Amino acid sequence: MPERGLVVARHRRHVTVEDAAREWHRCGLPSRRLRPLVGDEVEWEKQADETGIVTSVAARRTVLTRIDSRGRREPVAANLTQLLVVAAPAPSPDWTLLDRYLVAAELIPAKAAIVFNKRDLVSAEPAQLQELREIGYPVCLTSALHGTGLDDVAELMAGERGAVVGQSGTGKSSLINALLGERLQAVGALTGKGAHGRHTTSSATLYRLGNGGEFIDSPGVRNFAPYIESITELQRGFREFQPHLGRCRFDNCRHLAEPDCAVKAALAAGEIALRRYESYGNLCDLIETLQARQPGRGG
Ligand SMILES: Nc1nc2c(ncn2[C@@H]2O[C@H](COP(=O)(O)OP(=O)(O)OP(=O)(O)O)[C@@H](O)[C@H]2O)c(=O)[nH]1
Ligand SMILES: [Mg+2]
Ligand SMILES: [Zn+2]
Repeated sequence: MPERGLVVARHRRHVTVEDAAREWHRCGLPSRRLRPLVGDEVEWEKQADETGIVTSVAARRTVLTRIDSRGRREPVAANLTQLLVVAAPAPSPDWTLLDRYLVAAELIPAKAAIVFNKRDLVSAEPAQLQELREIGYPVCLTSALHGTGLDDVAELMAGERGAVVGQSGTGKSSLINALLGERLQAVGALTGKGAHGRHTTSSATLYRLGNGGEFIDSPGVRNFAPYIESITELQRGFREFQPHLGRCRFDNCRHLAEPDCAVKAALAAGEIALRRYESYGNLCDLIETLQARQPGRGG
């Protein structure tokens, strides 16, 4: 009889599946074509030797996709609902990169929140954060070093399945350690049989908060490079542009040099922040450069 389960860790040739009683089972994969991700809901069957075998993977609601060093798309986590994008006063914030993560979240689609870490290093928060709040992104101010603001992050994760992403050196690993130390428990620590500790060799692992929030972590998830296929996707990723899209003179308006552009009118009226619009322009340039290099890429 197949049972339902949740993939909580992925290894080279097997996955760890959590059953309804939160017990962990080492499960083999019947074929190379069946490739469950952490966060996948699966059906699996117990074998005579107490291990299991995955028989099917349920349709994914969302997939976080990474681009590997050869430019190929590689799925890394399933059914995420929340990205926590980390920025800090040092290294100095790359706001365009942060926007790129926010675009990626919109496209997944998943919620997104900004965690401004190393709050201890500055007396005032950067003005960019207020602009992001105004378009509806929650912002948490934290210090992983001093353990402050972590409750707010935990609260944001309630009932969500999240991942921590962002620029190198902002404190993602420190935040995860602080959260794991104080609020989170590795799923494996809950049960005995077949359980793995936090130090598994898995490519990704799911952790659980006391409030029902879940958390997928691995280097590949933390440092995933947001990939935007086309300018159409980019436009969908700027949430404050949405009410204005379809109102420009030209159907294929890129909202750059075109006349009678509803997005630029909203910018002039102060409804769209100049910094976000400039970031959009930078990301347009980036996509066009990539498209010129790889003509096969979408337009
Ligand atoms: N002052 C201060 N320093 C911090 C804080 N959090 C992290 N750091 C320091 O920032 C540096 C980078 O922290 P990491 O946690 O390694 O950053 P990361 O985002 O995981 O970096 P990558 O793994 O390279 O992507 C370390 O020296 C940390 O000690 C904080 O809240 N305040
Ligand atoms: Mg790190
Ligand atoms: Zn336009």
